[in-house]
Amino acid sequence: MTAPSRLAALEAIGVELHACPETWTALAADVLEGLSSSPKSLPPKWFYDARGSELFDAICEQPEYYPTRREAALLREIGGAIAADVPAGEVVELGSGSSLKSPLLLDPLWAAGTLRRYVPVDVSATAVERAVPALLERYPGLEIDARVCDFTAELGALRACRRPPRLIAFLGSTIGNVQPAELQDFLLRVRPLLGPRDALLVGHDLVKDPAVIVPAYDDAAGVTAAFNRNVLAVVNRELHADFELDAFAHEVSWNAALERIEIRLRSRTAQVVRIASLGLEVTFQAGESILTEISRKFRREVIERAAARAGLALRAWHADADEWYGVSLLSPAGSAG
Ligand code: SAH
Ligand code: AVI
Repeated sequence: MTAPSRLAALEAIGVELHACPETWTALAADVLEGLSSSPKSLPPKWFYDARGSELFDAICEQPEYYPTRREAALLREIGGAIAADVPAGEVVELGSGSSLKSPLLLDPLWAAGTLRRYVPVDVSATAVERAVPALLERYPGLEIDARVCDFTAELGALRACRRPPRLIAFLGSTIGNVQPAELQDFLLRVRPLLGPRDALLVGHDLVKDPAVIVPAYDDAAGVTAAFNRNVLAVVNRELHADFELDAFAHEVSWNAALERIEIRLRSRTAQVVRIASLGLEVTFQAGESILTEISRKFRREVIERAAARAGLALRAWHADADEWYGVSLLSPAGSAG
C-alpha cells in the first residue's frame, strides 16, 4: 500500500513523485472479484507490500531461483551494446522493484553521457522508496520521476518523453505474470509510449525442462511459500480479514499445455474466512485453492508474434548459451532501428 508520509521523503531529496491514490479501492475490488469467482484467484501484484518486496528480493538469492542471476548475467554482457544501440536519455522501468539490476542498464548509458532521467514504475511504495536514494547517490544529478502505480493502468500518463530517446525496461520476467489474453493489450498500451528511436527491453524466462523451473518456485528454504502466503497477510491487514496463513499450503505446478508455472494457495481444511471491510464471508472446501500467480515461460516466436500484433518488431534477441533465459529488444515496427 502507498505510504504517503514516507514517500514524501523522496520529494525532499528532489525526486518527482506520482503516487496513485486508489490502491486500497483496487485491492478491495480485486479481492471481492477474485474470491467470489470459481476457481478463486488473486492478482499477483498484491504480493508486494513491504514484506512481500523483501521476500521477493530473498527469493532472488535462493539457489533454486535462477531467473535473476541469469538475467543479470545477460544484462552484464549486453548492457553496453544496448546503450550503443539506444542512446537513451530516459529509462522507464516497469515493475522496477528494488532496482537491483537497473544499474546494469543505467551504468553504460550514464558512462556514455546520454542518461538524464529515470522513471521507476511500481505498485510497491516501499520498494521504490528504498531503491531511489541509492540511485541518486550512484548517478548524481539524474532526474528521477518515481511512479507508485499499476503499470497496466497508468501507462497513458507516461506518453510524453522528457529526455528522448527512451528505453522502456520490463525486467525480471514480470511479463510472465500477464495472462496470454492480456499480453497483446498490454503491448498495445506500451506501443504509444515509444517513438521511432525508442525501444522496449523485455526480460523473459524461457521454456525448458520443468525439473529446472518448478524448484525455482518451491525453494527448500520456503521463501517462495512465505511470499505466496504474504498475499493473505496483505488482505488481513488492509481489508480486516482473518485468513490463517498456515491453513493454506503453497502449491506449485507446471502447466505443460500453457507452458507456465501456476502458483496456488490450497486450503488444508474446509473453512470460512471473514473479510470485514467487504462484509464478505468466503467459504473454502478442503483442498480448494486460490490461484495467486502464473509465471509464463516463453519461446522466441511467441514474443515475436505478440510484439508484431502490437506493432513492435524484434530488434535483437539475446539468450544464454543453454537458453534458460532471454532478453528481447523491441522497437516500433517500420522504425529505422
Ligand atoms: N524488476 C525487478 C522486480 C521484479 S518483481 C527485478 O527484476 O528484480 C515484480 C515487480 O513488479 C514488483 O516490484 C512488483 O511490485 C511489481 N509489479 C507487479 N505487478 C505490477 C503492476 N501491475 N503494476 C506495477 N508494478 C507491478
Ligand atoms: C514475475 N517475477 C517477478 C517472478 C517470477 O518468476 O514469476 C515472481 C515470482 N513469484 C514467485 N517467485 C518469483
